[in-house]
Amino acid sequence: MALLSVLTPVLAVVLCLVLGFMLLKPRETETTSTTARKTEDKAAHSRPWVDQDLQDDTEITATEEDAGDWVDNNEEEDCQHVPYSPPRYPEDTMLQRSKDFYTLLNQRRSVRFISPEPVPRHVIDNVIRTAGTAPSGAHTEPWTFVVVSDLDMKHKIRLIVEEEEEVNYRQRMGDKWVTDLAKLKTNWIKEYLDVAPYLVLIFKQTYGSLPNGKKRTHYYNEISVSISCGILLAALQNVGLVTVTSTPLNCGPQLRVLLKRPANEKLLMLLPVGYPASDATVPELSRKPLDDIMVHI
Ligand code: IYR
Repeated sequence: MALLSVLTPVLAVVLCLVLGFMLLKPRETETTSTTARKTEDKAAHSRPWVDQDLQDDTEITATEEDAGDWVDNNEEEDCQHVPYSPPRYPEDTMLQRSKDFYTLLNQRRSVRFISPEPVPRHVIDNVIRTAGTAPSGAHTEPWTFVVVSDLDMKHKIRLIVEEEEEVNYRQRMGDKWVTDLAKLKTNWIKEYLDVAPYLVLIFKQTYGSLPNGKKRTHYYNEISVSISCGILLAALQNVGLVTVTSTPLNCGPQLRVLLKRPANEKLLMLLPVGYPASDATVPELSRKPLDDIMVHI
């Protein structure tokens, strides 16, 4: 009994703290989020597979999101299932192919010094075709690859990127990030944006627009497009071209508008593509050994 009377005030304090925390928590989130984020949160809440958009928070307004009908999966055409038998290799061939592919991709480096030498257009077409073979949520293929070779457009892109990147390096990224990058010797000057024969801007489509005006859910659009970027990098490596995976912070909305892409498309990555410059250098980095990246259970 005595113990109970000692504990009662303690229990009361704990109860108050728990209640106070529960009441404050939602308000905290409310006050820190922007209107855009609220709209996205609302959308994300009703459709939880819509991923957070880090690149472009230009609003797709609630009315825009809600306008028009969304197609249901069962409204779409039935899909036949057909036999599938890709090549099967003997084990020694498998081993050799696995080594060869690893050797090829292990030579890939992010290259920031790109030659202006022209690259055959059909090669780029095939590389993009290859990227378009990536798996995607519900086979929605939620990607748009904008290929820019026009000199004037490349320069406009450079101006936007350099202006934002200067602010990124000087203010947004913060001291720690800038220090972490020091070994890469990068800065906001991006000559490759003028020099590279092609700039490939990869947009994720946050939802699809069908010709009949209906909208289609693009499940897992960010991860789907990220996988296609990986395949694109492998395809470039396969033909001896180089790139650097750039994700210019805060440039998404301006580049989207410049390239006349619709609001449901968000910039995920910008790849300058070409042959390496004859005097290209890369930082001398090593990769983690297998034991550090693989756990076999
Ligand atoms: N986007 C900037 C900064 C940058 C960020 C990371 I993370 C890198 O690995 C390299 C650079 C730039 O492209 O310079």
